[in-house]
Amino acid sequence: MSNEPEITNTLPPIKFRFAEFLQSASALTNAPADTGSEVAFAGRSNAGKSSAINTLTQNKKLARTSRTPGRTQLINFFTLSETQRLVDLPGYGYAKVPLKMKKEWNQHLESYLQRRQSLRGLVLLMDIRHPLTEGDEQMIGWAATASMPIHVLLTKADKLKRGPAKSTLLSVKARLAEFGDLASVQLFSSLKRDGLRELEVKLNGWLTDQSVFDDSGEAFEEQVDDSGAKDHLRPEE
Ligand SMILES: Nc1nc2c(ncn2[C@@H]2O[C@H](COP(=O)(O)OP(=O)(O)O)[C@@H](O)[C@H]2O)c(=O)[nH]1
Ligand SMILES: [Mg+2]
Repeated sequence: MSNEPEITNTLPPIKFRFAEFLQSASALTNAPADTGSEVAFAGRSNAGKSSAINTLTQNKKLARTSRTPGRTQLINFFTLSETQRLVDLPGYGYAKVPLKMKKEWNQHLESYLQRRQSLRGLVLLMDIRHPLTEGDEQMIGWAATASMPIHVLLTKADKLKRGPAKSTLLSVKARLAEFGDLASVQLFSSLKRDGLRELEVKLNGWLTDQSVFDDSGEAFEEQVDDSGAKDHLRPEE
């Protein structure tokens, strides 16, 4: 515990285990109000997104929500507090999906990344054994166009030995070097819970950074109350 990195934000650290399902949206037009701060998780299907969200929130029920048939291709919103959200974006790269549908999802992903005001950063998950797929590169391109910060999780890091894991980390780091401070990358394993603290620190930094607001500090006038996250009822309950 003693060598954990310190969180130096003035707002209280986020309690990710209070995450609760808020709503699904098929497009930006039916997304929740674009206020406060949110962080989105994206990745190729099977990259380990549901597992990572489970690990982060210590809540298996949450990922089950996004596995509900018909919901997987929707954007799923989860509340962390009244002003902070996690967003689970549809997985891409699934071969069996018709081209027309793929194009539609692509448009939704692109417009979400480029137009969502409350979006503070994109967590991009890649299986450490198959990093930087075509779909990943497309997400990186859209994020770069929007000057959106990216944090790459090289997932299932437990599948590789230390040496190969480190060398993949370095090569992905090299790929992202052109984006400077806007991009970062780390090893992650939901199975071993490796890299969890590093992810939490990154998300805390994005979601509690008040410098993105104007002088009024609109979304953060009130102290965030932990119990606020409990106000939203899950539709299936
Ligand atoms: N060994 C290992 N397997 C993992 C890890 N994370 C996910 N998986 C497995 O990878 C598969 C896909 O994971 P899932 O979270 O459903 O991926 P998603 O489609 O991106 O949501 C499942 O069989 C998981 O058990 C991990 O950290 N280590
Ligand atoms: Mg999933």
